[in-house]
Amino acid sequence: MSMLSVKEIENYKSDGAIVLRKKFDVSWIKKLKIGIKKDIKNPSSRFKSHTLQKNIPAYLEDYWTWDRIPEFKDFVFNSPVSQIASELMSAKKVNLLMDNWFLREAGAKSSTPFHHDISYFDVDGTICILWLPLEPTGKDEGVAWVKGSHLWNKIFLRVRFTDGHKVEGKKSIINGKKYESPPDILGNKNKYEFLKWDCELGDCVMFDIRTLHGTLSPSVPKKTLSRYTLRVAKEDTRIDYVGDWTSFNYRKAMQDAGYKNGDILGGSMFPQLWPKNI
Ligand SMILES: O=C(O)CCC(=O)C(=O)O
Repeated sequence: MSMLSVKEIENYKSDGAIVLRKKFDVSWIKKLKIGIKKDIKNPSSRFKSHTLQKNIPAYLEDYWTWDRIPEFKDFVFNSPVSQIASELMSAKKVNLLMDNWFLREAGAKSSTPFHHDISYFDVDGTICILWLPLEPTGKDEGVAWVKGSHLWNKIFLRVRFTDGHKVEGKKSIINGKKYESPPDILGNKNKYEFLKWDCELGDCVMFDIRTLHGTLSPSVPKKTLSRYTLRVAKEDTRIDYVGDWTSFNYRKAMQDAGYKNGDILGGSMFPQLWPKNI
């Protein structure tokens, strides 16, 4: 049985981001919060604070931890996310690309730079992202998406989340793809249409890997807010090594595991999620 309406799928395709209401049972949210607590107690080598100053409220992140934290693994394989993604991308098969969580402590001033996720990965293809708030989150407390930016046919250099939001890499053409400097979204807010939503527990935003998004409002969260995010790919997605500035130690691990340019996404690092039970 379908989880999404035709209208929702059309909106996703035209706007690059949609809100979906009440698709995740609150038991999943509780589980993911337990997962984050466990991860903070015993973080991966990728865990970081994006807040440079010590002893102030921080913006924290860890990623690629699904195989370390049982709660995350359960969510990745057994939650409705892979079916939702298969419907949005008209995919016969969905594989995991990367899992991730973010936590902004109450009072954290650090923010998310406007970016699109495609530049952070050595892959190319059809990919969508789940953004699942783990606390009720107001539309000015989370992330905003630039409507339609996934259709600009542009690729922007990666921006670091660490305070200062440094752009990484050089304007260049790699594997036929032209990497440009990211646009100054905050300095030109009136030029763009933004999508942002109040989210209750169980609501999520699904967005295209090419949709620009970031912190639009300078408001500082009054309570600690966290979200779980997941990047999942359609069967057309292939390995495409584009540069050392992509994703820290991710690239080396992929090369060490034997992934080569042009390989279809799959294998132990990128397991199949949909269809389930194969
Ligand atoms: O939720 C956040 O703080 C940032 C999310 C984000 O930018 C992403 O998942 O790419």
